[in-house]
Amino acid sequence: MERTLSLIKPDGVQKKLTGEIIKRFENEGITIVAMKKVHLTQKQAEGFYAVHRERPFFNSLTKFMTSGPIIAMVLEGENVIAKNRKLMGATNYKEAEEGTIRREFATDIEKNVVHGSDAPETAAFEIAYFFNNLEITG
Ligand code: IDP
Ligand code: MG
Repeated sequence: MERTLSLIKPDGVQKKLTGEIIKRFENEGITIVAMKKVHLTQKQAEGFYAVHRERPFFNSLTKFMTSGPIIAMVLEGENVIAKNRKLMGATNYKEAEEGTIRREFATDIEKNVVHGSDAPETAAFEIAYFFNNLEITG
């Protein structure tokens, strides 16, 4: 069993895609073991994306991530890190596979609807960034 952090970004929440995205996870047999809606401050967004602080899009990305509320979820399942990345599709929606969340709903390389951890180490950091142990069910 593996866990990963999923975020529905401000564009996804604003477009009312929360139910659609959750349905895709559940259809794949993924279990949501924690969930909340939060509105990040600039500092909190910068901390979350600290690995990207040298990238040219860092300022724009962190501003976007604070532009409205997001949905944070901990997903659990076998191979769920890769499974979620597959459901999301490539970072650039134009390169994402047909039928993926980003291909269907993203409008921009930055405003790409969802975030998903990319490895066990980043998943551990990202889950702990949003949730404490008491907020995650068995
Ligand atoms: P990922 O979300 O698919 O893991 P990362 O490379 O980790 O992609 O980038 C984090 C986020 O930064 C992306 O989801 C996207 O919102 C934004 N981003 C990535 N590359 C670019 C870019 O070239 N221009 C603008 N925003 C970008
Ligand atoms: Mg990433």
